[in-house]
Amino acid sequence: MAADIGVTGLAVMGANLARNLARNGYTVALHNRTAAKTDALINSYSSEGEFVRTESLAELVGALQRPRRVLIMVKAGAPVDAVIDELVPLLDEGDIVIDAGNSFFEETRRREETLRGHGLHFVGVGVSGGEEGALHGPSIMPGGSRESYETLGPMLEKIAADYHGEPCCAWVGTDGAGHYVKMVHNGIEYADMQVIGEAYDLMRQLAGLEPAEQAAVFREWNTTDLASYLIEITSEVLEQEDELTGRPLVDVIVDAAGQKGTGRWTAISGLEVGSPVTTIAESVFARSISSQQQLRRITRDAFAAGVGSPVPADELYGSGEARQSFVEDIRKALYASKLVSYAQGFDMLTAAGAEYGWDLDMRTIASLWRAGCIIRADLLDTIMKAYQHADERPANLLLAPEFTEAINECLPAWRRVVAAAATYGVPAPVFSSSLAYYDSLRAERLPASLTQGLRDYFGAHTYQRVDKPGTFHIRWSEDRTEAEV
Ligand code: NBP
Repeated sequence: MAADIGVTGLAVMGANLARNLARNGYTVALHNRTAAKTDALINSYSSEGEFVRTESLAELVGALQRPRRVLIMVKAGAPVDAVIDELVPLLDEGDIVIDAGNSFFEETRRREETLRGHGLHFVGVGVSGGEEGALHGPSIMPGGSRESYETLGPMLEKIAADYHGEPCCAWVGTDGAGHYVKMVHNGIEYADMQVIGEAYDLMRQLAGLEPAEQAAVFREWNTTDLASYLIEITSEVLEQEDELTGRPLVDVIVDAAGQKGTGRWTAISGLEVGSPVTTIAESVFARSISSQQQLRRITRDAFAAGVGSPVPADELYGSGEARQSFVEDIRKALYASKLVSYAQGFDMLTAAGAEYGWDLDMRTIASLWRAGCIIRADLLDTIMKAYQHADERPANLLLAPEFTEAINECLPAWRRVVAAAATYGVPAPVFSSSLAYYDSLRAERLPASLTQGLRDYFGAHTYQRVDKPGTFHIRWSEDRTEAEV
């Protein structure tokens, strides 16, 4: 029987996607560079559906019905090119090559262009949800040609996460759009985790709330506007005890956060498309600082005395009603910061759409993140509502009426929390930078006017005036009169 789809690359993600496809009734041809992984999958899971074992890419291609669909799930980077180079001569016009790994979107754009030259469809697909998602239903963000989605889309929609009967999968745009959207998803995920971390740190250091007590707080928060997968699993991690020492697990884990690079890509791309994704960039930098263990140690010793504050934090926030209201302030600061990070992420998508010629639909993108992926959250329903009417889209998510109201509601608490963090020396880079972003957007005047004056002074970079059109320069080294240039 000719297989519906071939999967090459059967490490954890590829194997689970292949099983997901088979469980949904598709016949799946399997291939892995080392046949042992193919055999392991067939030996353990052949009862789940129809699998066709193959040992070479030529055999894999030969096992497929036309147009052929080959899903590549190998390590991102050079391995993807190696597989593509071997595959292309084996395929015919109209066949579809799918890269569902975490490839950089520029590489996807390059590969799509090359394969288009061979009459092939190349579809870069963003997949989120980790191993469990791949098996039970991930969030799927496909790019590539619209035409390829006609045959591929129904299969992907069938294996995707389901949100109240709607699949978390839809075509997002041409060439690298799918991988770009997945990259921004990961950037937002960095910011989501960082704001949760900042909330935890402030509650612990200033209000003395122990991890197990905080587990209850996060559980409670999960019944509010903050309801999300990441808030839910935060309670689970915080209440986990270390088997060896009996201490909270979070206290025995080294405080150096790892990263695989998608957050960094998002921050870099934000700079490139001119979109200020400050919350995402700060989250990436926060992980970098955390990993500077040696420098942190010597800096701590060098500045041991600290700055100090007139009133000890525990006298202000440590007990009773004061503690309760500080915790509520932190919840609001977290929510407002989270809104800013989503607003920045969607702004970045708009800027990238203009830069790369993608007609990205923000409502659809929000809908894809409602289930299956790491940033799934109730908030996404509200974001979809904000983008509901194509002709009335807010210029920035913060300007959607529901979010303007929420920011106004959270603002005093947000300011109090950022002030407390600064006063007592608890780092809260995303709480602070998101507030600075909001304040910058709504400022009547920014000091950019002085920046322009300085640029004109040392580099004759010119400036524009508030009261008349034109471009001007001061003859700084002469008589300091203004010239129109
Ligand atoms: P890995 O990223 O660990 O890659 C291992 C696979 O790549 C194996 O099948 C390996 O074959 C194959 N491979 C390598 Br390495 N070099 C190759 C080459 N030159 N030619 C052919 N095959 C080669 O697997 P993964 O963790 O399953 O992730 C797959 C993709 O999915 C990655 O892009 C990853 O970033 C992405 N992703 C992962 C997750 C997650 O939670 N893990 C989530 C979302 C996306 P071998 O068996 O012969 O060595």
